[in-house]
Amino acid sequence: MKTVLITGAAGDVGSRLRKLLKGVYPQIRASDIRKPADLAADESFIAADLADYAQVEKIVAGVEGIVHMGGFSVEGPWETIHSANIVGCYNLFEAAYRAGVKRVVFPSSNHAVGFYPRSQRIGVNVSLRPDSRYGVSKAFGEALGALYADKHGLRVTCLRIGNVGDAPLDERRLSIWVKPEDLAQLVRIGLEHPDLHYEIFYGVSDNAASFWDNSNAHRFGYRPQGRADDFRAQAMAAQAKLAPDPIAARYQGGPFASAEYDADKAR
Ligand code: 15L
Repeated sequence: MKTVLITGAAGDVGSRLRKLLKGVYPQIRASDIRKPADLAADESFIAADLADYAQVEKIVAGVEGIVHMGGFSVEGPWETIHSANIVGCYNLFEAAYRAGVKRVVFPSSNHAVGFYPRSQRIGVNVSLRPDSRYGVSKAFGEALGALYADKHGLRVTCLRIGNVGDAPLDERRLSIWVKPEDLAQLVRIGLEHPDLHYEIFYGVSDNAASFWDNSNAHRFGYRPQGRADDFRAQAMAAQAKLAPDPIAARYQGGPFASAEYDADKAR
């Protein structure tokens, strides 16, 4: 893999991956709607709006692999989610396939399955249970990735990412935290593993309280180094300052599940 495109390169996770993958692949092309503030002089960048197919065609031309971090990364109004994560994601896969791109790593999210209770440990073969419009858009991306893999031979890896950061921020994040270096390891498996066709992995570190069975990622060689438990005291101290939210506390998706929740109708 020589040429890799990272979309969403100005965002927090995209920026971390730009740095972690620098030197791993000979040519990394960064793209986002706006230029990253910390773009180094030796980094190549092309601006693009993912909702505009012609612009997406330009950024995918000549690349072998794509790490598609672009899109809207939290819950939002339908118009925003639709344009950035539905139309944008479709444009990305369609343009990638037509340009002969070999592999796409799609950052799905824990919110594609956020309505599973925290008490249930789930693997990758469960039905989707999105907790938000954002989660639905990630479920759409997983399905789209499967279509392009099965019908057109793209090698696609969906990463159901928990929460990327230097440390877990609260009790829920003790279960879903992923150390940036571990995420980069998963991205590299997606871009390089010879036997990969279409796979879903959880983007999570080696957390004692994980909600997820990530044995599929381990099967492909994933060996996470981060352990959320090393930060337990500080995460629980931060948790103690949060307002109680019983619905969020029940579900894996936390506040994404409790937002707009119809407590009198839902069950
Ligand atoms: C996500 O999918 C978001 O991109 C991120 O900003 C966090 O909100 C994360 O989920 C989370 O669940 O903590």
